Formats: sequence, C-alpha cells, structure tokens
Amino acid sequence: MTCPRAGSRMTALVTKALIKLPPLHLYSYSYKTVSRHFKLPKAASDYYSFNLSTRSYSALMAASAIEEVLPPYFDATSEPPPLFDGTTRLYVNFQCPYAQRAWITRNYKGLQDEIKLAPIDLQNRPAWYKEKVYPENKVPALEHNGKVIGESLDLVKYIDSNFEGPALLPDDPIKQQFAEEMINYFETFLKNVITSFKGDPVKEAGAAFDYLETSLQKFDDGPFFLGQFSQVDAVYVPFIERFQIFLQEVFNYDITSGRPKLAAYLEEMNKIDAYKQTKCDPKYLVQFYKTRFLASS
Ligand SMILES: N[C@@H](CCC(=O)N[C@@H](CS)C(=O)NCC(=O)O)C(=O)O
Repeated sequence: MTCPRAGSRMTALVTKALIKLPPLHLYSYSYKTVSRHFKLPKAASDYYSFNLSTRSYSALMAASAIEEVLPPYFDATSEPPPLFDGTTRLYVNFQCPYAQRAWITRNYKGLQDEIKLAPIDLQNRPAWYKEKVYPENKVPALEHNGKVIGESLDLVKYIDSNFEGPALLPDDPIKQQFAEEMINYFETFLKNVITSFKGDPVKEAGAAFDYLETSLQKFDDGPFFLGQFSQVDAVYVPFIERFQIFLQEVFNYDITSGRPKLAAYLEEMNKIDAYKQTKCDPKYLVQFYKTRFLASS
C-alpha cells in the first residue's frame, strides 16, 4: 500500500534533486578505465533515463531522507573554490570507498552544513587540486582550519574528534581496543578478498567474511561491530558494500548466506540515512571491478 501524501512529497523531493543536478558534462565517471566502457547518452530521453538509472543514484537516495543535493564535480575546466577562506571542505569522489568513509562519518555526525562536499573528477582532475590543496592528488582530503588532512582512516578519526555530533567511539575501553584491532586488520581483510577475485572467491574469500561474522558476534547491544554504529562501520562498510554487489553479480556468491550476523548488519546499515546517501552506483562498481580485477593483463 502506498501513502499518497508521502508519495507526492517524495516526488517533490526527487524532482528537486533532479532539477538541481549538475549538467551532464560536469558529472563524469571517475576512472579512465571505466569511462571507456560507458557510453554517455546523447538523446534527451536517454539523458533522463541515464539520470534515473545511474547519475542521480545518490541524489535519489538522498531524496528519501533529509535532503542533500550533491554538488557537481570539479574537473580540469573548473575554477577552484575560494580555498582557505574558512570553509571546511571534504574533497571526495562519489564512487571512491575511501572517500565514502569520511563522507559517512560527516553525515552520521550531522555535519552537512559544517563540512561542504567538494567532489573531484579523478578522471579529469583540476591541476589546482594537486598544486594548492592536496599534493598526494587523491581523495579524500579535508580542508579545515587552514590546513589539509588526508588518508581516510585518519579522517574518520579526525572528523569524529574535532567536530560536534554523536561520538563514533564508545567510552568502553574493551570496545575501543576492539575498534583498534578491527581497523588494523582492515588491510588484511581487503587483500584477502581482492586476491580471491583472481581465483575462486566462493572458496577463497569465505574466511574473510567469516572474520566479519565472528566480529559481529562480539557485542550484543546492537547490530554493528561495536554494538552501536561506530568508526569501525564507517571504515568497513564501503568495502563490504562493494564486495557484496560484485561477488553476487559476477560469481553468484551471496556473502550473507550462512552468515546471519552479517545479513542483519547489512539490513540495519541500509536503514541508516547517513550511509544510504553515500552508496555507490552498483552498475558502475561492477564494471569498474571487472575492468580492474578481472581483465587479463
Ligand atoms: N590510502 C588512501 C587511499 C585513497 C585513494 O586511493 N583514493 C583513490 C580514489 S578511490 C584516489 O584518489 N586515486 C587517485 C590516484 O591514485 O591518483 C586513503 O585511505 O585515503
């Protein structure tokens, strides 16, 4: 059953989101390798269905909650924003899982007004980004108080400690220690899953997802790694999200099958607006991962 009032409100919000979307030329996929495989639509009708299926994905997700219309990408033709003018800017790319960590943290703490998103087109990067903002020339980076900080793990912690909003680390020292263990383990988790793509992920990635399943059993005061939503979730979920989509689509492997805690985790996570608004475009992701991890070189 549908609720007409909610439906028309949703229509209005979605319309608002679509109207405010940047012109197509300002919005491009972030990686060269993938853009070669995507044909951009030419006809207006194609343009709108393209909007709905891919480009406006995040805007549509955002439209279902508190509205945040995503700003257009900065590319090689864009003037820089007024740098170091006191505005706090989070440089991101909407398809980057590392940037997503900081983006989720910012959203969860309710910092949408305090920290402005500044999306960088990684395929066609503005020169000023490397020269004036972040010499590493990667995303994410945060411009705050006259300095620029990079590295997603540092940023999750920095945003959590230096801004208002709910704390993403509990006071409980046992939980804090477990958070550190999990964050330290992340690179091993990533390597194990990605290595399995070249072989048989159904057999080889199982242990990595079992690790998540076991970790999720540690605290029973909530569905997340530390019970309540925390830094650990912001660090892991962008990657779990991508692995779930890719393994299901390409290997027909359901990472939640036989892992009830992981299934419940993802179900609960998908109820969190701060996260939902940051989710990647699954079509983009599958194509990108296929090109990156499966193409024979
Ligand atoms: N270790 C970095 C990795 C960030 C990263 O690799 N970002 C990618 C996008 S997902 C990037 O900016 N790539 C551009 C490049 O490597 O030139 C972090 O955790 O922030």
